[in-house]
Amino acid sequence: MLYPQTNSHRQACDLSGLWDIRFDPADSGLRADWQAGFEAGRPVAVPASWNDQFEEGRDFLGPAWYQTCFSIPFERKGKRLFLRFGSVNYLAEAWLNGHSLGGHEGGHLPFEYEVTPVVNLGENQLVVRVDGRLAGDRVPPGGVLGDPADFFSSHAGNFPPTQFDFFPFCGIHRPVWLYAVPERGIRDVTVRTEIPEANTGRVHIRVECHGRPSRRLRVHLWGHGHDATAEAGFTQDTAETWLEVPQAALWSPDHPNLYNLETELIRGEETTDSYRLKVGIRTIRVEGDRLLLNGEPVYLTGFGRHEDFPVTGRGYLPAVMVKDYALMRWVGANSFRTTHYPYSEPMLDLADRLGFLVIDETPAVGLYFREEGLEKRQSLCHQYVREMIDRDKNHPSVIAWSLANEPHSVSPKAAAFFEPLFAQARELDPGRPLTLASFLGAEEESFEFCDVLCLNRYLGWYTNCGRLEEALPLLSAELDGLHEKFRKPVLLTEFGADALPGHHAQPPEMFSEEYQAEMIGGYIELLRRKPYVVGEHVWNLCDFKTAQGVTRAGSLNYKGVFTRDRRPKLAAHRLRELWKKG
Ligand code: BDP
Repeated sequence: MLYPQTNSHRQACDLSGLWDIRFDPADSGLRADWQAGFEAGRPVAVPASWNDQFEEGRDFLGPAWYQTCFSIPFERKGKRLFLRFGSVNYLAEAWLNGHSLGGHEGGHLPFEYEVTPVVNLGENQLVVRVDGRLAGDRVPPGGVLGDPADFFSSHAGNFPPTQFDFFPFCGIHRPVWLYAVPERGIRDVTVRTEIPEANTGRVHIRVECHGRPSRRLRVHLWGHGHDATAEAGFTQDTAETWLEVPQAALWSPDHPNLYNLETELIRGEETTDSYRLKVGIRTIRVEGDRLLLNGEPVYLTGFGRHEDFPVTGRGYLPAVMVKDYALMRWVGANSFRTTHYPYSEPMLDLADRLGFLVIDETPAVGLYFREEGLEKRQSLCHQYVREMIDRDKNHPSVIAWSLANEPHSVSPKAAAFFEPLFAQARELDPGRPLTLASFLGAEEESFEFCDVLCLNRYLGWYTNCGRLEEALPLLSAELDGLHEKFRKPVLLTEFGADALPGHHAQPPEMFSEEYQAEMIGGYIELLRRKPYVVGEHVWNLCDFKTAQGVTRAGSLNYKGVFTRDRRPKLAAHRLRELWKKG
C-alpha cells in the first residue's frame, strides 16, 4: 500500500490536528446514532493515544468516538478519493457524512477507504469509533485469565490485563490522510533489487493500477551518476520491467545510497499519473551461520524499542523519532527490531536514509494456542503478515520479517499455526529472511521455519537474580545447544536489566545502573565469542510505559539504556564504548 504523495497528478492532505472525542463506556453510541455526528465532544489531539490526554482516559480502553470536519482542498474532477488511516488501535469503524465506510482490526498497520461516492463538495463529517478493549481473540491478546501452569500467571493481576509488557494505548496513532489519485492511476509499486554480478545492480519494478489502463508504464531511475529509463506495456492492470545499474552505489549502513525512482503512466506523450520512491540496491540472505548484506557478513548491534512517549503515548511524534535515531547513532547501533508491532512509515523512510537495518515485526506478541479464539487469532496473524509486507516491501532497510514475539509455543498446536504463516510470508516475499523471537530456545518447534533464530534471554535478571557469574555460563551452554540443534545463525533479540535512573551500587546489584551496564557488557562479551551469533539487540532503547503490576515500578519497564525522556544511563555509555570501537 503506497504512502500518499503530492505531485501534479496526486494530492494529499493530512487531517491531523484537534478533533473531537467522546468516550462511550456504556457502548450506546451506535444506538444513539453517533455515526451521523455526536454532541458533547471535547478536543483531542490526533495523532496521539487518548489515554494520557484525560484523567479518566488512562485506563479506559474504549469504545470512544472521534469526529472531525474537512472540505476538499483540491480539484476532484477525474479523481478517486481515499481516506487512509496510518494506525488506529485497535478496532476502527468509520463513517463519512453518515455513510458507513467499513471497519479494520489491528493497530500499527494502515487501512484505507475509497470515499469518492460519498464525499461532499462542501463540508464533510468524518466519524470514527475506536475500541481498544483487551480480549482473548484479539492480537495481541489480553484479558486472558492466568493458568497457573503457564507463563500467563506472571502477567495475571496486571492492570489493564495485558498479555504483553507494554501499555495498551488506544486511539488514532498515526496521521489520517485524505488523498486523490487519477481515476485509472497507480495503485501499487513493488521494487526488488539484485546484484547479478559484482558492482552491477538490477532493479525490478512492478506497477499495478486502479482498473485497466490503456497506457504504458515508464520508469526513470537516477542518482549516483546514473540515469536510465525503461518502458513496458500493461497486461490487465499490471506492468513489469527492470533496469540495470552498472557501477551501482549499493545500499548499506555505512553508505545508505539511495536512487530516485519515478514510475509514470503514459498516454501518447502525456503523463497521466506518477509516483516516486527511493530505491536502495542491496541483497540480504542467510548462508550457513552468516547473515550476508550485499554478499558480506553483517553483525547487528542495536535494540528492541517501543513507540512510546509521555502524554502522546503511542502517537506519531516526528521529533522523538529523529531524536531516537540520533541516540541510536550516538551509541553505535546499526539496527533495531520493530518490537512488537510495525512502526510508522516515516520511521522506515528514515532507516533507509540513515542506514539502519530493520527487523520488521508484526503485532503478534504474546500469542497463545488455547482453542477458544484460535482460528480468529490465526486469521488475524495472516492479515498482519499481508498488510506489513504490502506496506514495507520496498524499504532497503527492512532485512527480515519477524512473524511473532514470544509465542507460548509449548503447545503442540503452535507449529501447525506457524507453518502456513511462514509459507504465506515466503510467498509474498521470497527475498527476505524470516524469523520469530522466542523465549523457549531449543524447545521452540517453530524455529524449524526460521532462517535466523531470534532468542530473548534474561538470565541474571528473571532467573539467577543478581548472579551474573552463574547466568553467563548457562547462557553460553544454551546458545551452543540451540545452534547445535538447528544449525542456523542466532541473534540475541532481547537481553537486559531494569535500572532505576540515578540508583547506584558498588558492588553492582539489581536495579542499579551499574548492574544493568555490567549485565549488558557481560552478555556482549560472551556473544562475541560465538561464531554463529549474528547480532545483539539490547532490551530496550528507552524506558517505556506498561500496565500496572508488581514488577513494574511506576508502570514503567526500566530496561531502557535511556530514560523515557531520552537521557543516557550508565549502560548507554558502556554500549557506546563497546559498539563504537566495533
Ligand atoms: C520479554 C518481552 C518484552 C518485555 C521483556 C521484559 O518480549 O516485551 O518487555 O521481556 O520483561 O519477554 O522486560
